[in-house]
Amino acid sequence: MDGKIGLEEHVSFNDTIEDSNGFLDPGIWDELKSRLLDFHVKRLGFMDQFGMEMMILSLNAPAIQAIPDIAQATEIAKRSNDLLAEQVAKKPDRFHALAALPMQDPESAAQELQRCVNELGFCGALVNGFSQIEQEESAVYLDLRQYWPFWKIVQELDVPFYLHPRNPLPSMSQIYDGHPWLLGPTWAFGQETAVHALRLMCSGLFDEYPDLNIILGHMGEGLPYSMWRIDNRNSWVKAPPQYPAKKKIAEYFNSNFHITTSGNFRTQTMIDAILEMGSDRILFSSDYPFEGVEEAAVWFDNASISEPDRIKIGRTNAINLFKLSI
Ligand code: GRE
Ligand code: ZN
Repeated sequence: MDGKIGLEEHVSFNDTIEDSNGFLDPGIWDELKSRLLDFHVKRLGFMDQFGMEMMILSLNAPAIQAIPDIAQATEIAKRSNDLLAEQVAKKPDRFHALAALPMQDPESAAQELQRCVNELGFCGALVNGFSQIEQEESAVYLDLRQYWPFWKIVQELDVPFYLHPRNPLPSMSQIYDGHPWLLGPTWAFGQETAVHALRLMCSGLFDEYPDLNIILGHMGEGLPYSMWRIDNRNSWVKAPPQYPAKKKIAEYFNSNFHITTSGNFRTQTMIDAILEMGSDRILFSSDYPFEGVEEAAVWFDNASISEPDRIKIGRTNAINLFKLSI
């Protein structure tokens, strides 16, 4: 399929590039690094070769969220967004951008998002999970009350917010002791991000701000597959839910969430997601350069779904969600 749009597609600059070192085989680092730093050569080459018209670009992970110093987090977020805007401006027909945000200070984060959307033309934000704030040993999640004024601004700006994975801190990772291969994209990224998304849903955030659009990668981080059980465990007891939100979790998932195919190139899994949430809320992405555009595109172009669904998932859902004029 030509004209595909991807929205979990990463870049990096010198300030945060080392955050991506160590996830893949050390022999791959030079290549991965060059792909993260490149915009117009390898990246566009892959896009042209595999029918990807546009990448909506975002900074690598955990980047800003792992900078406990608030002033430094704010400064590096701004610098990264400025550098990204410069690159996007060179090829506005092929690239758009999501803002990196200093969630360490909700007010600065809201201001930076406003600046990115209103002045730099960005079409949303991408945040890498919890933030470390002032101390290395802290993990602050986005459902907490101090973030609600920030969420109000996200709703007013009417731009999507991509909740992207990061690893839990070592102090939160006892379950992985002795099994480091379960960290990162194998399992820990998805577990961390799924629980964070569930916290948003059961907090009541979407009762207050019902027009928020949250995006999850990796085919929804396992949530579609678990959605029935989340709302229906022990249903014979007929006990009401014990959380502050007013509705069932699935209702928020189906009205405030969108998922992408990033790094999860499996037709069976995508069909399960279609059965849970319909094809209007699923969007193609590759997760370049941690994954290959080739692997994503060859799988997606040949997946056993209907052609109307392929066009929606590959392209038109992104045009509608981000209000792209292409
Ligand atoms: C990502 O950000 O998507 C990512 C990493 C590290 C390894 C794999 C991966 O940051 O998908
Ligand atoms: Zn990613």
